[in-house]
Parts: sequence; structure tokens; C-alpha cells
Amino acid sequence: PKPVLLADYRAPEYLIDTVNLDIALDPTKTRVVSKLSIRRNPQSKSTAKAPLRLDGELLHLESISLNGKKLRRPAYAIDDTGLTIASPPKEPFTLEVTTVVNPEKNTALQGIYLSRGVYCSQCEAQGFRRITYFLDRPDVLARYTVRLEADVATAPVLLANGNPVARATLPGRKRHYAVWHDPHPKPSYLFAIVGGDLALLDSTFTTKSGRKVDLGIYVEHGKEARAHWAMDSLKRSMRWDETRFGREYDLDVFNIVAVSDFNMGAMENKGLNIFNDRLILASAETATDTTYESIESVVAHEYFHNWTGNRITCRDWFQLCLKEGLTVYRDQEFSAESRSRTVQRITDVRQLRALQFPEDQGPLSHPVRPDTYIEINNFYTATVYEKGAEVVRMIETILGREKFRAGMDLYFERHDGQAVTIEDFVACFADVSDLDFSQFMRWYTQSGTPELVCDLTFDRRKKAAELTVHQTLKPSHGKAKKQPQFVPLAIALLGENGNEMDFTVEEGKEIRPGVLAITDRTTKFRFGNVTSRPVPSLLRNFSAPVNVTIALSDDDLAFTMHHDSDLFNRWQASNKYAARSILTLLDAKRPKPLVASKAAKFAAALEHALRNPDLDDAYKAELLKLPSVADVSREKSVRVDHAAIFEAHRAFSGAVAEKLADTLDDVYARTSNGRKFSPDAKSAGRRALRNAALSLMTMRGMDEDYTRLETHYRKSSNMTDAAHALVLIAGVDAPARESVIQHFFERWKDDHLVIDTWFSAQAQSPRAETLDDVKALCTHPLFKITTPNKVRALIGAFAMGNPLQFNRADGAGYDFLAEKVLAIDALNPQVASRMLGAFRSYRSLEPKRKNRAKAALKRVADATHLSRDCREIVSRMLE
Ligand code: B3K
Ligand code: ZN
Repeated sequence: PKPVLLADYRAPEYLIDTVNLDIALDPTKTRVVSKLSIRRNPQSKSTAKAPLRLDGELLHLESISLNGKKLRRPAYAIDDTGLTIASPPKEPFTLEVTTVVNPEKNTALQGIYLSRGVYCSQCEAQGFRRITYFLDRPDVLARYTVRLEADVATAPVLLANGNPVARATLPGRKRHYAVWHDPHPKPSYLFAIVGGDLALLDSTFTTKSGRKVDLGIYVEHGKEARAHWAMDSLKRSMRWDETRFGREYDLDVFNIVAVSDFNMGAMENKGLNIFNDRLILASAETATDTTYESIESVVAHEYFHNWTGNRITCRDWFQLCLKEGLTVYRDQEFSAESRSRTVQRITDVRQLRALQFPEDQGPLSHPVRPDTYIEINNFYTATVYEKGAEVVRMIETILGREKFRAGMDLYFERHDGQAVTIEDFVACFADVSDLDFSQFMRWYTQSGTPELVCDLTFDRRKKAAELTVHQTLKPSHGKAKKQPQFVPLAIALLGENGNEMDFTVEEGKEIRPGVLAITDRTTKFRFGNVTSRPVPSLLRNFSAPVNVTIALSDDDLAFTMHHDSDLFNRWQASNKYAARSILTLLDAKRPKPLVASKAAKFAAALEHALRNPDLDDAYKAELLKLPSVADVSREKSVRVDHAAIFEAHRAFSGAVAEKLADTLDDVYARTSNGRKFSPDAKSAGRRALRNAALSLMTMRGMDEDYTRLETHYRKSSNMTDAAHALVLIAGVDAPARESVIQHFFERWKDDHLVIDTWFSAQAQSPRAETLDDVKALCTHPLFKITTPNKVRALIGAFAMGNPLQFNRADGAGYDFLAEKVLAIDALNPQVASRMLGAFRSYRSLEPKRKNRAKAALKRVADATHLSRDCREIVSRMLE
């Protein structure tokens, strides 16, 4: 397949103004009658006679007519990817096309498919072409009217985008229909329908201008009570978008449907969001606090798309971050304001480092706005989403809250109803601030994580300090030479007493107080009024998605952990301190005494923080979660040996737990759970702290630790505690291991969501038996290879969540994944291609593992039938 290039973008030759769809739902023969009003695009540059080319895949064409007259070949032609009408009329015309699709056979979950008996659809990025022939590109905006027809018995609920217009039962009473009209022009990727026997949780919301909106969440019968949290999150999101960004909802209804088979988390279809049920359903007994948090943020994310994505959409798929990066930024802000801002920041940065940084360092590296792709679905990445959000946040850091809001207001006003580009977006901020964003644009066009190598010198006599920042951008993937990027570097200098110094900037540019402008390969700053040797606090609150290195002693890190007024940087110092201690153990000649001394010093610093009454539980929990094996592995970018890192990690954590034994006991006792479950941030923080203490204590591996762990499980009264204990116990050789795993299974085997936790817990276990267990679980009656949640819970958890066993020295983990990827690819290319991503860092492995991973990748590459999705990923990896 040929790559698609941003440089080749052309406006469409034709536009479609209105779409009338009549869809008769049937499990194997769903008939779609589509009436399109089409005209030449006055903006199109080409003057020659343009054939009309409509996209279409896996469609059975029944009939086609133009202006009411049946077309016969050769007036039209069809092939595997679409339909061509060689010479359509010059004047606007109507095209009527009837196609048939098979929802039951649709395992790729693109277009219309069946999920546990519910008809649903997924169109982004290019699934609409699996429903009917169309100009399936985001810059063609049309008004849709949809008539849905189905059996009353199997699909009493019929939903589509927009507002309901009519519904009736057909003669005979067996079939019925509903008509929906969406007044807002939209691209085809936002189209959606649902038909099924679903239960409704309903409510209403009154917008700030007083319009009443009917809200509905549709779920499996009997699960209505588990949708309240999602409903609450939805209402809070709607209010928040009004107050923070002035954005009001624009239809009479807003519906969400939860389905069990879904390729990703959720989809923002206009007025009809479709969700993976994992991200809607929650109760104290069945969902963890993390799930509650995810539901809140994904419900918000999809809702926020109504303005950033739907009202203003992308001109082409290269501009994906225009809606995704911006909407992630918005949902992160929402979560920060609903919970603790610092903890939210820590969570978001952890996520960025765990997912985006490795992506950007390996063969899959690409800019936030890529300029070439083979399969667009491969570009729904951490770079486009999470780094894209960081880029938006930097704009806010540069402009300040008010100017940023002014830029957003201008964006909404100027581009409402349009399909636009990143240039259009950034121009709004340039226009409200008179700043020049041309260098800043490199964040969108250059891939890779900039490295800032910093050096700070202090002149006691002159009471001055000098900071030199060297910026390096490693070459990646086709781009050898990169230009320096504009980095907002937030900084403070901590004085002897730990307070921020009131220094002056005498050389170098300050964007705003405390934020330096890094503009060149080498940027120098001179600070005055520096009265004692300062400890630098750099990249405060993670002001840019970069790596910073500066020489700091262990004592400096401990000092920062005690004093930094930026709590994010306190956590950062703690994290760095622990990771670095573990890394020194790797190369140590006599590791035993070193473990003891490193752990003692670190534990003392940590204890100080844990005893600080001014810090809340959720934050302390973040401190207690020491960097994971995967986190430490990332600090080492070459010759990574996961077994060695695992050992060092265990030795260090165990020693820290020993030193902190009394403190951890206190914490564990103080946070004990007598109260009724509530998902609020404070209660969740208390549970998080207690579970983090439990994890660390378990690292000692003494009998009493295993007893405590078992008791924690048996006494748990909510899923947060139960799942936490389950994962821990599945990871160790505790006497109660088998019986706890069995107990959890018996308790939850009838709940298709909770049982995923049972699969994951076993797949993530660092025990040597895990791969055999995972292979056996693949044949378990509750495992289903066609259900993405199951694949992610078992195979995904093993490949992405078990660094030790996936990276077995014998390569068996790689072989297993390669084999599964091939099996999944035949059914669902998007899910298969995601799984392949587990190999993204294989080049930084030590040589033996690297070769074995490469051999496994080659086997995938050699397969005769490989989807475009997997083909693109595997070729980039082997390039
Ligand atoms: N826009 C969808 C993702 C679609 C993925 C297509 N492969 C969900 C979201 O980001 O909100
Ligand atoms: Zn999104």
C-alpha cells in the first residue's frame, strides 16, 4: 500500500450537502439505502471534468441511480476500495445507492456490527465506507437524516445522531422504525447508530441559557444502577465546559450507549457517544477507584469533543491532534479541577513517560502531527493524544490563563462549523497575543523528546548564578537534522532554608516570572541576587515534554523532596532518587551493603514526607509507589536486561520497606476502611495510600506480609481493595495464592467486566509460570479472542504490563505474542496492530533479547496475509 502524504492534500472535488439514510437492521443482511445531494466544490482547484470517486469497502451493491435514473455499467465502476462515476452532471444531483452489509460477520468492529446482540457502529477513522459509498473524509460536512428499522423484539431501542423526529410500529407489529435528524453538518466519521434491547438511565440538564437537554445512558438490562457515576460525570462535564470555556451543548438530547465489544475506550459521535462498557459501568463492588476516575475523564473527554472535534473538526487525518491533543488537555484540566491538581499532573506525566516517551525513542516515533501514514488507525497514539495535550498546555504556560482563554474563544468563533488545521488553531493564539509561534510549530512537525542538559554554577562573591541549557534532539525516522525547539522551562532556585530565592534574571529571556525561554541549541541565563548556593528546581510542574538532566547529589534530591514549593517536583525528586538508586545497584560490585545504605537514605527522605500532615493521602500514595520495573528500564536506554532490573528493584524496594516498617504499619492502620464506600477523591486517596503501603510491605516477602495480604483480600468490601490484593497475591508465591484466585473467579465469573481483572492479574504476575498460565487461559471458556477487552485483559496485560515475563531471556514471550498477533489480525486488524506495539522498544534490549524479539517480528512480517495495519507497524519496526 502507498503512503498517504500531508503534502498531497487537495480540497475535495465534490461536496455532499445532505444525506438521507434508510437502514433496515438485520443480523446478516442489513440494507442501507442512501440518498446523497452532491455538487461540485466551488473551491476545488481543478477545472477539468472530474470523475466522482466514492469510498466503499466490503459492501454488496444492490442498485445505484442518479437523479432518479438507474445507472448501468460502464456509467459507474466498482472495485475493492470504492465506486467511480466517470462523468457526473455539472449541476447538483442526487445519487441513490442501496448496499447490503453483514453485521454478524463483522469482527473488525468497523462499520455496523453486533455486540452481544446490540447493533452498533464505529466509523472513525474510515468506517463509514463500510456502511455505504461516500466521500469518507473529514472535510466533507453534511446534514444527516436517518431512518432506522428493526425487529421490535430484538431492537426496541433505535438511536442515531441528532434529535428524534418520529417513531412508529409497522403493520404486523413485528418491525418498527425511528427517524433522527442532526441539524449540525458533520463529517462521516461522527455518524452512529444503535439498535438493541437496552435499559435506560435518564436525566436532564439545563444549559446556561436555559435550554433543557434530555440525557440518556443505555446499558445492559439490570446494570442501570451502575451508570449513575457516568451520568454524574456527564453533567459535571457539561457544566464545566460552560464555565471554563463558555461552551454550551447544542442538541435536545445527548445519549451514551455502553457496548461490550469495542476497539477502544469510547467514541464521540455527535449526540450519540458509544462507549466500551468498561468505561461506563461502575459500582463499589465491581469497579476500582481507577475505573471511577477513568469513567469520569473519558465521559468528559467524549463530551468535550462536541466542540473540539465535532463543531470544529479536522481538515484531514494528519490534523488528528487538533481534536485529540486539545480534548485530552481539556479532560486533564477537568480532572485536575475535580480532584487534586498535583496528583492529576503526576498521573498524566507518569502516563506520558510510560507510553509516549518510549514510542518517541523507538522505531514508531512520529511527530504530534505526522506527515505520512499508511493506515491512519495506527496514529491514534500517545504522541498524538498525550504529547499533543502537552503542546496545548505549553501554549497556556506561554500565554497565561487569560490570554489562552481569549485564543480559545477566538478559535471557536472563527472556525465554528469548519474543518481546519493546526496552523488555523495556532494562529488564534498568535492573533490574541502578538507572539510569533513559528518556532513553536516545530513541536508539531518534529518527532522525538528534546533533551535539556543543564549546568548551574554559583558565584558566591558576585551573588550570581549561571544556567546553561544545551538542547539536543536525536535524529529519528527519516529526519536526521532537527531544529531547536522553543521550550518554556519553569524554574525556581531553592535557598539554604528551602525557600524559593527572589532572584533576578540578568541575562536570558524570561517568558513570565519563573518561566525561562529556551530557544537555541545552547541558551544561557545569568541570575542575580542569589545569596547562597542554590538547589535548582527545574521543569516545575513538568512545564514541557522534555527530559532534563542536571548534576544533583542524593542530598540535593532529598532536600528537594522536603522543601520544593512545587509539589510535582517534590514527587519528581523522590522518583528520580529511587530510580537512580536501583540503577546503581545494577553495576555494583558488592550490591548487598550498597542496597542497605541506598535504601536507608532514601527511606529517611520518604519517611519525612509521609509524616508531613500538610500532604494529602492521594499525594503520599504517589510518593509511596516507587518507580516500577518498566520505569527503571526506561532510564536505561541501551542493553536493557529486565531480569537484572527486576532483581535490583526487588532488593531495593524490600530494603526500603524494611526501613519504613513502623511508618508503613502506621499508615496502613490509620487508613483502614471502616466507612461506607464513596468514590470521591478524598476517600479514593485514602484507599490508594493504604494499598500503596500494602504493596511496599509485600515487597519484603515475609510470612506476615503474605498473611496481611490475604486478610486484605478476604476483608475487602470494595473492588479497589480486592483487585489490588488479587494482583499482588497473583504475583507472589504466597500460600493463599491459588485459593484467592479461585475465590475471585467463583465470585465474579458471571460478570464479563470484573472477570477481566482476573485475567489481567494472572497475566501480570512476575512468576516464571506466567507464560504457561497465560497460554492456558487463552483456552478458558470465558476468554474470547474476538472481544477486544478480553484480548487486552489477557494478552495485552502480559505483553505491555509484564516486563519481566514478556521479556523472558528465552524469547518465548515474544514468540507467543507474534503468534497471537497473527491470529487476531485475521479477525481484527486494529486490535492486532495495537498488540504489536509491545515490541516498540525492542531495539534497546540487550543483544540476546533483541535478536529474539527481532526474529519474532520477522515471523509476523513473513506472514502471507497481514492487514495494512500490522504491515505498517512491523515494517517500521524492522526498517
Ligand atoms: N476519537 C475516538 C478514537 C477513534 C479511534 C479510531 N481508531 C475516541 C476519542 O479519542 O475520543
Ligand atoms: Zn478523543
